[in-house]
Amino acid sequence: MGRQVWYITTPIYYPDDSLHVGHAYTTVAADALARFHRLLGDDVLFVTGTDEHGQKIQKKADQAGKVPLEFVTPIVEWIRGSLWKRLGISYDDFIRTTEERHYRVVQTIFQKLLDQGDIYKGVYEGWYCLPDESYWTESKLIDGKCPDCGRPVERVQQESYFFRLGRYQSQLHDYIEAHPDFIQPPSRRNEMLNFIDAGLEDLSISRTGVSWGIPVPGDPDHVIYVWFDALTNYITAAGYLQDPAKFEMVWPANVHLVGKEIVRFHTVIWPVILMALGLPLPHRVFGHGWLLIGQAKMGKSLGNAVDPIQLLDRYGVDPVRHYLLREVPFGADGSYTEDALILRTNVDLANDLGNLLSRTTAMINRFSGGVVPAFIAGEDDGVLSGEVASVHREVKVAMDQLAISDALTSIFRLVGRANKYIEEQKPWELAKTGQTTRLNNVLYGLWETLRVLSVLLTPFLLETPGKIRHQLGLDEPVKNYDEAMFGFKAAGVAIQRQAALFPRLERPKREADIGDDSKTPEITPEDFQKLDFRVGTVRSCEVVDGADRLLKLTVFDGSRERTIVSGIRQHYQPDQLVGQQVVLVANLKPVKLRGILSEGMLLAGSQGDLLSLVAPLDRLPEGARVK
Ligand code: ME8
Repeated sequence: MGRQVWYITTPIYYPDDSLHVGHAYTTVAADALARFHRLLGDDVLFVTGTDEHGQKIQKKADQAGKVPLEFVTPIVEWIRGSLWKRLGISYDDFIRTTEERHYRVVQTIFQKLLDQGDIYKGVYEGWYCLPDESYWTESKLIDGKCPDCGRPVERVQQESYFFRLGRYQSQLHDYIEAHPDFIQPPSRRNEMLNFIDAGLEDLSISRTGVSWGIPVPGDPDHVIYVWFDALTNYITAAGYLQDPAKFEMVWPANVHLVGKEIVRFHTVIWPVILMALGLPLPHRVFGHGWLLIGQAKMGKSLGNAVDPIQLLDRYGVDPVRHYLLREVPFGADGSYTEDALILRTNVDLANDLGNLLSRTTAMINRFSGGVVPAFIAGEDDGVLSGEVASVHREVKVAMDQLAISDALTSIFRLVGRANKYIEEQKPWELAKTGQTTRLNNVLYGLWETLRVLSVLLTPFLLETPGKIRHQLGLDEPVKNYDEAMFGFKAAGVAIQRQAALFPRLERPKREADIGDDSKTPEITPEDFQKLDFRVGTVRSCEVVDGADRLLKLTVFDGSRERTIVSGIRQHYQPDQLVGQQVVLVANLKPVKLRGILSEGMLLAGSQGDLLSLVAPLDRLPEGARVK
């Protein structure tokens, strides 16, 4: 067998309109995974593209007075030449379903399935959802509407080709049972098993009355259903029926990354097509959660889509990528807000990482003439090298599980540890008291940690790793993940201290903050609405060194973990609070307390010496609003 390629895909997007931050979310995640695997030395194939056929596109083109190909081409060019370029998407292949290579594959496999009896011609009678291009039986409708999107359906009766999904029901069930990694996260797996066990009906896979699509071979009144066409892109791009040697190396795909709403297409229809073709199934289909605006999914049709280009213009590529990759645990839904992007950038990039670099290079200038001092291994405390070794391991494990935000959390824990190490070691005092060996080891360790960070951050951020390396006096690019370990021969390297890595971002100007008055004035219901109280769960809690009143808590608020510093230490032991539900003020302007940025406040009742945190009487989902 030839060398195996690590193959990752995104959905191919509909070029019926500009793409938004939701599309960028999937694609940046796939890009980070692809870059990580290249760093590991894997031979990577990363494919994205556009899904250009179907009624929806045809309708949009008609409205614009254009033929469909003319309508979609400028949008596709914008996606490829502008959007993905500016986000640094390192795809190896961009597939358009209107390409000749794809056309041939779709027609050939349709014919093959027809010949072997997996596809047959019949008459379809039932309900049709135009926006989703899907057929529904009476029993699947919810309140007479499309069960997927809730929009009205129309009654149709027409000739159609059908795919015998039902034939493969038990084979598919058994496959999913036997391959726990196939559908991820696990909650989606159970959902799909229930769907399959409820019975798979034969699927209509052709449309009449639509001209914009790939015709059924020998029966051009029918065009092939857009999802059959679209899913097949994954094997077209792998070289199926065109380049057998390539296909052998590339297929099956390692990961199909998709949004949760299209997991069903990828874990029911797609595997059955592959089974019918006698091809192996992809190793993993990962259905990630949605970016929400308020409670609603960000989407083209809802008019709440955020333009990624505007964000890139305003904040630059690394803050946008960092926010998308770090903010929401990959798999869960999460709210998108620009404020959160600003906060993420300021806390992680400007404060923690930027300060570490700035302090380290300043100290190397001041105490070591601008060159990295020699390291005396026997004298080292091993603190930073130990932390680096753990983070190197953790990031690999997290990325194997596609837990991208966890990988970044580990990386930024290393940043935090190194900053704390400066406070503990006080290099300025070591210099004053002439403890040169110790001082040199500390400076060397900090420089090494920053070098390691430049390696670890390479899959996630585009410009920052190079900027860090430049300031460290290293100009050659990162080549391999194992460079993220202590052991570089750094002595004598001259650093190049420069301006701050990230300027602090200012929040857009807001109305005056609530609560400026010293008395408690009457407020209106509108004023009250401005307060965002949410239920959260305490994930961890620790004392704040040197502050006898403060506890530092990590609270999960339904979309992310926040750090909250609270003056309740005299009332609660840290262990007591872990796992407890609390109510937090979620839209309070963050403040720094003892050098820790506190992102919210916990509600507590108090009188005299008594204090009690406020919690819901019954457990509620995190993020539940309190009003
Ligand atoms: O479904 N949050 O294309 P599409 C997170 N052509 N991800 C989001 C999102 C959000 N609010 N909105 C969109 C199609 N996405 C088909 C796919 S594949 C063979 C055919 C992302 O343009 C997410 O990955 O509607 C979602 O699955 C995809 O965009 C849908 O893109």
